[in-house]
Amino acid sequence: MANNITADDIREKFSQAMSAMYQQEVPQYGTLLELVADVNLAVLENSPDLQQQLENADELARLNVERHGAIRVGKAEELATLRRVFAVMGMVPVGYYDLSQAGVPVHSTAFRPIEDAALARNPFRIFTSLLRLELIDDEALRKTAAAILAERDIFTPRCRALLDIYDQQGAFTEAQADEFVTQALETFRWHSHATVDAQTYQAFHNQHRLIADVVCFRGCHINHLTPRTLDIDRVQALMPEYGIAPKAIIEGPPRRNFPILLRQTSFKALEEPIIFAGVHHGTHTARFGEIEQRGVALTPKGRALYDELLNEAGSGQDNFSHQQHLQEIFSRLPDSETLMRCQDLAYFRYRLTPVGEMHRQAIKPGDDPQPLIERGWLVAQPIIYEDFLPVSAAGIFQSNLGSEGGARSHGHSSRTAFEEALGAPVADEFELYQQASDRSKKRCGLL
Ligand code: OOG
Ligand code: NI
Repeated sequence: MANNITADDIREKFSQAMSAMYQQEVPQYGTLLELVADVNLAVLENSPDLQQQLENADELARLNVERHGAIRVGKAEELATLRRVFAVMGMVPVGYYDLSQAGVPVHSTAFRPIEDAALARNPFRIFTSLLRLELIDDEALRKTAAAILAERDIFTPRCRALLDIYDQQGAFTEAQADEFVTQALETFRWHSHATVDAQTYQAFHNQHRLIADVVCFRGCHINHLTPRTLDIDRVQALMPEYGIAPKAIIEGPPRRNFPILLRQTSFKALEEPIIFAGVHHGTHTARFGEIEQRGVALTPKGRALYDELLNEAGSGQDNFSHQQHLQEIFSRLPDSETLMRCQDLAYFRYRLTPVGEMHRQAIKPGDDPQPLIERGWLVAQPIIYEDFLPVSAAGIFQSNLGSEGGARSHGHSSRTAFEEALGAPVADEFELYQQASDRSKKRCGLL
């Protein structure tokens, strides 16, 4: 079919539709977007070098469209159907995150694009969590939850029909894509009517707030959308001026000259009125806002060091002392692009400079990139981390569930069960970064 549109186009349409819907549903999200845009503009104005660097790495164009969202589902079939929905948009499950160790009864993956060109255009990601009913110890409650979940369908009939059409055709026409975006969006819409009565809601809520959030509604409402900032410390400091109350500490690594992985902070959304079955009125807090700053992806060696240092640093009470403490502990991780590269701690993408192109035949597979970089034939660009961090995610969950700490579930990691529910294995994020690096090396003749 000549008029088919690409997965990238559909993802772009969908992420725009999602953002517009969420701005209407949670007006503070619109304020947050303004704040992040202001801060990013100021950072770029003050740092022409950074601007140039982002532009060279194809990072600048995507900055303003870049965001991730998060949803939580209750049963295997929902997760498996979401996999089909996101596949239409060129998003596949990457990574396995076990949150049960942190007292959150879910395990998760991130649906995201994986091709270089797709990531450069729009890296929209959805952090998707599956409730682990087996971690509810009250048996009666567990059965009630399972029965409620068995009854519901979070997808519209037309969305399901379009998925079948997509599977038959292998593509959508533009009209079908538009209809699909509209239909798929319904799954993520907020519903102010709970499907259960106030008592049932309260029983789930008492066991764990998350269970109430997942089980008591018709859909899997998007619970936050997160823009990417170039200076999260500045955003955190300015949030109160914009009428937004940030969580106590910024999660992840400390501020560095050469940023690594992912730093995140969030704010609690207001309590929202809901109507229970039986017409009782009440409130529910589920939706919030989050901001992230992304840096280079770490190799398994770099990541092991990150995990070790983070563990050693522990969690602070106030952001100022926590960040200072982190800075001290993280001094063991070199804060220099060259050292991170030469010590194989982070992933890089290589490109030949115009001079390098002229000497292409002198470059041999297996050559050490460093002398070529020093000679000006080659440039190395950090590969941005496109994924999430389990400890940070646990901190985000807990801050917006209203309990820093919360009841421990002590569940064991269950990746196999998650992949069975999903109906597919999740991709290994380290392999993806390694492949991106290798592809770039091949293009330069280094592999
Ligand atoms: C997801 C929390 C985790 C992140 O960015 O790490 C998260 C949720 O609350 O559903 O969004
Ligand atoms: Ni998030």
